[in-house]
Amino acid sequence: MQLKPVCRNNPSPLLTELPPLGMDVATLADDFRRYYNYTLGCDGDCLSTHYPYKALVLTLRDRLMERWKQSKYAARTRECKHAYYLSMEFLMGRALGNAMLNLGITDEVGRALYELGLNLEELAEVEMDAGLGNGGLGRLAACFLDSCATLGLPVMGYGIRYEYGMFRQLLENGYQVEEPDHWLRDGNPWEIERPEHTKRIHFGGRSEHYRDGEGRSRVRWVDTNDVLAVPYDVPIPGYRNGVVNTLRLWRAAATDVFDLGEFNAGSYPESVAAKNAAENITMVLYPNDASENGKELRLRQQYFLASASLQDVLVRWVRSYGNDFSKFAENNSFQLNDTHPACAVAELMRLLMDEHGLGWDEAWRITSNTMAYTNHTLLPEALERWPVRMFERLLPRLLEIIYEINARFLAQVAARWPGDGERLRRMSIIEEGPERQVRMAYLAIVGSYSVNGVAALHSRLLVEGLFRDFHELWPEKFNNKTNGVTQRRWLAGCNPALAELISENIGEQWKVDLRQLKRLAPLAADEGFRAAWRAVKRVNKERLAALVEAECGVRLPLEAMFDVQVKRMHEYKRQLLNVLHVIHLYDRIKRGDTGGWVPRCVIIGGKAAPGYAMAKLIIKLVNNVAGVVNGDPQVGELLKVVFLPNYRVSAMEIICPGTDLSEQISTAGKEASGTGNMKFMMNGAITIGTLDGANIEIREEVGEENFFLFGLTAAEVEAVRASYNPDAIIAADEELGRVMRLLESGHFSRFEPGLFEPVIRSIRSPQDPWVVAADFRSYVDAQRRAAETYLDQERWTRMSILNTACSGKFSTDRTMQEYNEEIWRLKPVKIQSRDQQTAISD
Ligand code: 26Q
Repeated sequence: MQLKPVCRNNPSPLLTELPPLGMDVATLADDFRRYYNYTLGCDGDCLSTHYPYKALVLTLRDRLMERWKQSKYAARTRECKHAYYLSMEFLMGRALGNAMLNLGITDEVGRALYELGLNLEELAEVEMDAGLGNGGLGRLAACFLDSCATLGLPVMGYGIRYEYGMFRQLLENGYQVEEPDHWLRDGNPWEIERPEHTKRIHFGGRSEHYRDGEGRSRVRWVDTNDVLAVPYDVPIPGYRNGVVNTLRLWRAAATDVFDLGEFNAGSYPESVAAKNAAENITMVLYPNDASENGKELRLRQQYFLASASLQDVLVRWVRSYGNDFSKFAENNSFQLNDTHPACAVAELMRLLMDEHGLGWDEAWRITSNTMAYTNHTLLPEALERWPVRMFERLLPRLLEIIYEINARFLAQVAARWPGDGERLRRMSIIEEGPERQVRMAYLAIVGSYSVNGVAALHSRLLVEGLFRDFHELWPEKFNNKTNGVTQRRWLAGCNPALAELISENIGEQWKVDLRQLKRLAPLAADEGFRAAWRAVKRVNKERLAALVEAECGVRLPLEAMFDVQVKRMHEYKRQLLNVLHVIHLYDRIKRGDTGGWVPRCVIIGGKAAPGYAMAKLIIKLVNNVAGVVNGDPQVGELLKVVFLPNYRVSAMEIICPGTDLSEQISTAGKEASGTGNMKFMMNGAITIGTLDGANIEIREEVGEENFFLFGLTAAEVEAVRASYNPDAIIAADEELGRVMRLLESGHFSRFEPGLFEPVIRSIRSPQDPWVVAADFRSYVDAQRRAAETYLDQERWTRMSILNTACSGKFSTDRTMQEYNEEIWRLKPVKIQSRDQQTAISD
């Protein structure tokens, strides 16, 4: 039996409107008990907290489901343009607190559970983080989805349902050890499997040219090995507006051919093994936050995402418009989250031509007016390249299309700059050399109508550097969209005490209009408000200290300045510079130079890519320094150092509210934007930072007097390289000299002599790309200014309040409005919502 498709004028008794689900304490408690007792079959023997957690999620999911359907109908009934955010990563973290917050029923749920003898905070802790991302780029995608739903923008996320997310980081003897993150082990109650929307993805084979019934020359991709893409939908609720958007994640499954054994010549065990190979595609997230070149499985993942998502959109299009694609570009935009899904450019061409019979010109007009590309890096070595030979083996038809795109593109370049062979070589999508490579960024630029960077400096440096030639050719394509974070998760959700203090004083509108925070600025002069502000920070420092004690076994003194650097471990982010400062503070204590001392707790956390030896060695260094410092009775409470293991979204929700000083100390010109910097600022931390990424805009917003600036500018970094001489800098700086001697004497590697040689060599190398030694002096001076300021708690509090007050720009609501006004041009969907009335309850 097949069900008939249903629409407005073809209602089905199956779907006729049910009465809205109650949002009151009693109804929530009833539903919860029904799930607990019947759906999950719990009885007195059920001791696991997973059952009440699941019952709660199902209770909430029903409320989301009502709104999900309404949102779908609202976006489908008119000619409604959609945007699709294509991303290999969505670092969602936990969904429970966010769902309650956005539905406006946190208090009601808390009371319902209390009446059932349960504790909401404890249940929320049961949820695993959905760690389907590495860091900034993946978390940005998650914040974007939250803001789009809140703004009512019809934007759908497309990603991969990795069986294993970002690895769990353990420390053994100070070394990082990775453990697989089997986050789906106990099931994922938020997701809905949609097997009826399964798509078929081709790999391998060859292209075959033929003539169709009308005598036209066509191409088909034959003799392929196919894999199925099965979608799982995750609801993305907007903030109290009745909107629920969709994140669709694809899982790889073997086709029936594998089971039948045809593919493997009838040999059953081999056939089942091959089935595994197919399903491996979505097994694990690659844990590198800079491109790891040439891994075939990664290319398979990328194409799998691009193809499944494009087919999905095209199926919906054809259902409404048949094979008339004349208005497709008007009605659809694909935002490519870096080059990871950039196969989509060639894949859309293939689908339009080979599957839907369009000619090249029409297909190209559509593709190049539909795709938009966001770049997230300035490191040339992080630009993705794929060996042509691998492409040819895995995606022969795509490579053929890329060659044609490139030929037509280079003809355009040649027409604009006749005789400039060097330029053709530089701009070609195919890099020539002993191993020819496909330059994915160039494919993305050529195939897109918009190319953006993620902070003002980054966007400027892109067009002056990496993409200079392309900017010269198409200046109108390039634009900036400064990143943001969602204040629902990163202030309202994670910092309830501060959220309440803010709302008491300026109302609740800041949750949907972050610029309202500006109204806090005058309160910085109010002594009573400052005292209340400090009391909130104190509570949050207690929470953070409890986390640190549980994870690291170190007790942090609460009056100390909490000085925090959490982010992926990377040389350009310069955790090493932070460590050098810590060693310097330790050295001062040992020398008795402690006049006017400000006690500090230095907290460092972050994962290193498993193959990144230097980043892993720096983790070990932090741990060894922590061991020496924390174990020295002479240091006592003056200085504590910890490496907080397994940094992740749910840890940041405790870390950023409890932070005093935010470390944003990357080598200028290397951090595209940063987004942790924004979370800290929003929660009243003061930044010590370089003129890099969005730090520049943070400083602009808050004023130079409320930001501890240090270091070379991006231009100065480039200028200094020619004559960079770290040995001379070390010799000329007494304090840096002492730090280096401590490091070189083996003071922090007593049992492993020579362990930190590679670190020392990199600091002393004239080729050090991160110029750590060059910024040491100005960093230490800025740290001194920070400490002196902290001594004056009233002044520090004023600065802290102003940081929050001036963080309004850094909402992803603003970022998404800019994407929409300048790239997507979608009409917001309005839902008749009963959620607004309950909006006062949180
Ligand atoms: C690529 C190929 C193969 C394997 C892995 C990768 C890969 C995966 C993740 C490459 C890069 C990433 C992640 C990059 C990232 O997170 N970039 C950060 O993006 C943030 C959001 O725009 C910025 O704020 C940060 O500055 C930027 O570093």
